[in-house]
Amino acid sequence: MITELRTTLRTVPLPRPWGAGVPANHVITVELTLADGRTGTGFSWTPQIGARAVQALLDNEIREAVIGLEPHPEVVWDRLWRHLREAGGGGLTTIALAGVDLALWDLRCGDAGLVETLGRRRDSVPVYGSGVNLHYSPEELVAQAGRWRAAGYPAVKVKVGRDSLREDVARVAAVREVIGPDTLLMVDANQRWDLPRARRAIAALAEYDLHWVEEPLPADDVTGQARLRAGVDVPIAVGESAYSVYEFRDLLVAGACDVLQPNVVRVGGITPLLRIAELARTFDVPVYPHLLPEISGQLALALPLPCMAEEVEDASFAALGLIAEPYPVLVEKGELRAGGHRGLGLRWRVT
Ligand code: SMN
Ligand code: MG
Repeated sequence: MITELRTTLRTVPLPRPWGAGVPANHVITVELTLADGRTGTGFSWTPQIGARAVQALLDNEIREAVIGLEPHPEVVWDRLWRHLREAGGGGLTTIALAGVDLALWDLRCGDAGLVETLGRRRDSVPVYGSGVNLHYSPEELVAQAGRWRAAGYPAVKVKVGRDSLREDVARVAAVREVIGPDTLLMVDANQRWDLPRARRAIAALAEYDLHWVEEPLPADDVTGQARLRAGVDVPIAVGESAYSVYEFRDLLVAGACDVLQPNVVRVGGITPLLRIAELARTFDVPVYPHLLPEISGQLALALPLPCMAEEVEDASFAALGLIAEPYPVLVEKGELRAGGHRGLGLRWRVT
């Protein structure tokens, strides 16, 4: 039985800020204690909005609702989601819920690691180099692409969606030049286009052989994404801004995506992410877990369909100094493997 829930908010500066408004990341660790004394630790995360609101939800509503429950991830998840619904079926509520769900999975693993607990399907996965770099100068962007190339990433992802499409084209061309023809190249518009603009941009960028275009349209515009996808050859990736299994179902049923990218925290933890992955499997759509390589990388080793993990430059929990060695995942030459830890393997530093 769960007897206690405690949270700690950690705010850490990003060595490479994600734009003027995003100088830091916020992590709320969640420790659950069971009646027999065992503890499990999970986390919630927000780069920009709502860290204190998430912590307040956890310390008040969620703590009260979870104490006394048996520590079963699926059962607790359904119960808490229903409990929090009045405040929204997705968003801050699910971000907060993720902290509890991850702590419950940490406990469920017992002495095994997360990958073995979920069921290992592969020994390693490719990692793509990623950057939140729309605000970078052309020189900074090219330098970043050079670092990715030197590090041996098999794929890289850059931001597009500047006011001028010509600038986007010039930036993508410059990155393609640095990484060469054999490295996969993805672009991420972070919802900055509308349908006509997305069509124009994708046509203009076609010659750079894009592996996917990510979030071309506002994330809620499922119909627009389906229309766009029906008219272009380049694969469409979405999902980092979807929060409930119903939203993922609607994206799949509408034919709006070739790749789904649920963020394990935003959807509410490992429990809903696995449900989304099973749903996506019935549409032959692979799930590429968004960001958070220390958890996403472990999930990627166990998910039904092959995928890649994402490493934003200098922004992993290890790079931010949030966790201590040994780290749960190791990335070498663009290939990720999990360590020999138990549970999630996250050793949170006391800050
Ligand atoms: C992204 C989203 C949120 C934080 C950092 C980066 C980006 C990505 O959209 O997909 O990497
Ligand atoms: Mg993205």
